[in-house]
Amino acid sequence: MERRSFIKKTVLSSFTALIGAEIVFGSKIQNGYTPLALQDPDPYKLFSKNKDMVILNDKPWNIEAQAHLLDDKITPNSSMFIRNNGRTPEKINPKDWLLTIDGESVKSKKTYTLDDLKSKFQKHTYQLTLECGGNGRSEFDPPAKGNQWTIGAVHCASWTGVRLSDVLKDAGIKSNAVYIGYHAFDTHLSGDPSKEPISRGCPMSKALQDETLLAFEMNGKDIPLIHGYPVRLVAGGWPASVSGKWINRISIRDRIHDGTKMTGTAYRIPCNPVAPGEKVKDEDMCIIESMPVKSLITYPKTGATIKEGKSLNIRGHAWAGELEVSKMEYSIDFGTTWTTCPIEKPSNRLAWQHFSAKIDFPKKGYYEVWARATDTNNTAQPMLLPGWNPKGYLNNACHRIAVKVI
Ligand SMILES: Nc1nc2c(c(=O)[nH]1)N[C@H]1C(S)=C(S)[C@@H](COP(=O)(O)O)O[C@H]1N2
Ligand SMILES: [Mo]
Repeated sequence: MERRSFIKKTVLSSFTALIGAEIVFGSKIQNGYTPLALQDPDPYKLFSKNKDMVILNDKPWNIEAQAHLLDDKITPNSSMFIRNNGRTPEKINPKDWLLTIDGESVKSKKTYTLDDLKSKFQKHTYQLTLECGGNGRSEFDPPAKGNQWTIGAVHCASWTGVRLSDVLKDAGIKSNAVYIGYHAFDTHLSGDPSKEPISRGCPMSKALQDETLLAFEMNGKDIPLIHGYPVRLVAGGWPASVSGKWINRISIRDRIHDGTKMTGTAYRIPCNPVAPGEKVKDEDMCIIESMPVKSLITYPKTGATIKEGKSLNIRGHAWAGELEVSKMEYSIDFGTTWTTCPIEKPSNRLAWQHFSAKIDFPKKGYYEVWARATDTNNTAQPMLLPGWNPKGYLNNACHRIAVKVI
């Protein structure tokens, strides 16, 4: 019979340090066994997230914010939603990290170290709104499969890095370039190394915008591992799935990128509106580009109470994909009448904008405050769920909070 081998003293002492208590029978732990306390790490601690964040899935990690957590003008890490399609890469050594630029439409395949990126190209900082294409999916009827995001899959952090356009131009873009596609270090949930969890991209026109970054800092610090350390693509105003985390390769393609989750129905909506529940052929589905106009009341929390005769101060953010928000309104009568309120200019293009209002209520009772943003094309948010689509994307219905006047 094989003899059991027990863990080494050094391993035991690291377990003890991590657990923060003496493991009384620690010397009896078999080699290779991890104590339960370390098998299932607390995601809030692991990712430095606020305790009010809501976990939708742990394999892969999908965690969303609540409206009140998004009150800051610049979203702190603690309130940023997490959307993984596969497994987070375990360790990436920034010294060994290399970015490869390749594809049919690159003049010559080139690689860059992190130092190359930081020393050869000019640094830029932008605040960028990233919203998951599936944010709001939970309201779809008939329901759509996938993470049941409510309103919390959006953030607007500050990103610092180099312009993707500067790097692509340095590598050389052929005139037949159509699209870019990213590849990253995360691995497929099945463990199959030949499969990528996600590999998306965008047309050259979006890739070459000033604000499209290869970012290496988020809110002035190294990007946290879960959000894409050490380098992430950031393309504000488009579905956040375009903003590849942990990237190691960007291909300049002579066709629309055909990586994982670019084809079929992924991140696509019917090219023409369909009835709820209708089946749509793959060829009738179109890739989502700019995200629609939307807003969020971040203060107060729904369920707020105020005393009769007092006014209520509300505030929040509004964004409109590639466009700007030109008008902000609120309603306290279920959308019958609307009052315009101030909306600030964005800190830069593709950043969300802040609104506030002071609201008076006619008498005691139950109210709802609804917020509605309008973009520079004069398109307003729909009051309730917009056009149904099979995968539950782009729900930009008006956000609403309940208020009691007592
Ligand atoms: N490599 C990689 N990049 C990725 C993803 C992923 O699973 N792997 N998820 C995408 C999706 S669908 C979204 S919504 C955003 C989420 O970014 P966050 O987790 O930093 O909030 O990252 C995008 N980039
Ligand atoms: Mo997403």
